[in-house]
Amino acid sequence: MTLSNHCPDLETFIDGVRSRNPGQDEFIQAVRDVAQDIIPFVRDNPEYNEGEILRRIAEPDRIVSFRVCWEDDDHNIRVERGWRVQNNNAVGPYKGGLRFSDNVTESVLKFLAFEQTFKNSLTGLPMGGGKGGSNFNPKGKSDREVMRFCQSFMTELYRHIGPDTDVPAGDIGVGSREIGYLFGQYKRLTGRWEGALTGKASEYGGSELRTEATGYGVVYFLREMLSRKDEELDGKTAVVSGSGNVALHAAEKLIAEGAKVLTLSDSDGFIHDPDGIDQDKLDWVKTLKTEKRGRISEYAEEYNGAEFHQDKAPWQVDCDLAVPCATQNELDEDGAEALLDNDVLAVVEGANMPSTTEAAERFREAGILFGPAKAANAGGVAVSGLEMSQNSGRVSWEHEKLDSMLTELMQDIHGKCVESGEGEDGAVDYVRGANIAGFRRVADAMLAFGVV
Ligand code: NDP
Ligand code: 2IT
Repeated sequence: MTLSNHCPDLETFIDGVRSRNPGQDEFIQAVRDVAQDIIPFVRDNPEYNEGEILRRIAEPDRIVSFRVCWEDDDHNIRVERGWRVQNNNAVGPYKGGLRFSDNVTESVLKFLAFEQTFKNSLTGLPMGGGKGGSNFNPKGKSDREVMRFCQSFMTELYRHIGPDTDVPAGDIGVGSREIGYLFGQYKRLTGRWEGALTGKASEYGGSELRTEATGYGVVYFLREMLSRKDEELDGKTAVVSGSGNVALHAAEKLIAEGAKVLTLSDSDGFIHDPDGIDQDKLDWVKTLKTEKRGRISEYAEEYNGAEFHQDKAPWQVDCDLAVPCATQNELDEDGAEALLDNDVLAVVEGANMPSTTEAAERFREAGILFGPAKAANAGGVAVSGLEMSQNSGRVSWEHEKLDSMLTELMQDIHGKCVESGEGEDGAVDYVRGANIAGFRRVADAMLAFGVV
């Protein structure tokens, strides 16, 4: 028997993905963004082609979908849908967040689980890729409603997860409140205290620095990109989108490094503060967002000189650095053009797939520093991996130790991107570097396992 070494071109490969996943636009987009670099790579490395590795990673190991019933405060019965996409566990247990938002679909969770597989591989830690969530929208719900939903969701999910099987965490709409309710129900159902979820509060096994890790890690990655070009963060202006966990901690670290943060946003629009958002103002936003669950527009009522721009994204604001930290496809081609017209120096992705395919192409063509999500925002899941280690070892590490581990992890990921993405002219294509380095580790493991 001879092995086939036929390698499809990108469009043929994507046609196949499209026909097997009809209407799943986000998933098809995420696969295309990886395949554009991996197809040329496997042409030069035929063992991966013969193993059909990319085709296999783009087919989730399994998807569990289930009904979630809960009762609201007015005693109405509500019915939502829950999912867990277990994409690939070649290099460790499935690992990835849970997203609660009314725009969650199977396509969104499949794209996120696919991306997570490469991201987790880049960390070098033993974590496969998964993602889950629900179309339940926690906005405007009482704490008790959120609790009842989380308990019902976990009553189905618990049988599919565990510290050596699949370890969920937070994502959009799932923060420490939701993780508390989910973990409480997991513990109640299984009778076991074990690290089946990360992002827990420090009182019950959560890791120091997990809350800050994604946003801080984004800035550590950005610092590495800049320093390779003899640039630094001090004195740069930055446009940040979002005002959730990732955005606020990215902004916090940017401020600490001497950058001037000009914007934050939410799904209603963005605020622009030409004086810069300092740590005091940021603390006010943290309270607004996490305790009061308010809207970013309130910032412009609180601080003179700041303006709120309804239903707009912040990409027209002149800046040196752009840090999209809200959601997928929030930065389109027009946004990319505006940033490039304003001579943006670097774009670094805090959110998952925030740039559309066209926007990412514009950044790559322009040759600016462009840090893709799967590398730049990997600090969050990396500290989740460290939370898993602490839970199994029954230890807890100090903040400073974790911060230096996170710094090293982000430097290491940056180094892998440079190694696999550096061109002959010395310029680094971080997208290609992250795709190839993330792919190679998973692919080597899959080849070792044979055809399974
Ligand atoms: P949060 O729920 O804490 O915050 C989400 C932020 O994004 C909010 O400001 C929210 O505004 C805004 N947002 C959500 N949906 C939209 C939308 N459709 N249009 C405009 N703004 C929107 O989530 P996180 O900060 O945790 O996650 C943000 C991004 O970072 C996501 O892409 C997530 O996948 C990614 N990420 C998160 C990690 C983590 O550790 N938490 C790790 C790596 C990546 P509003 O309140 O109006 O909805
Ligand atoms: O997208 C992501 O990397 C996350 N939401 C964090 C996942 C995790 O398991 O910590």
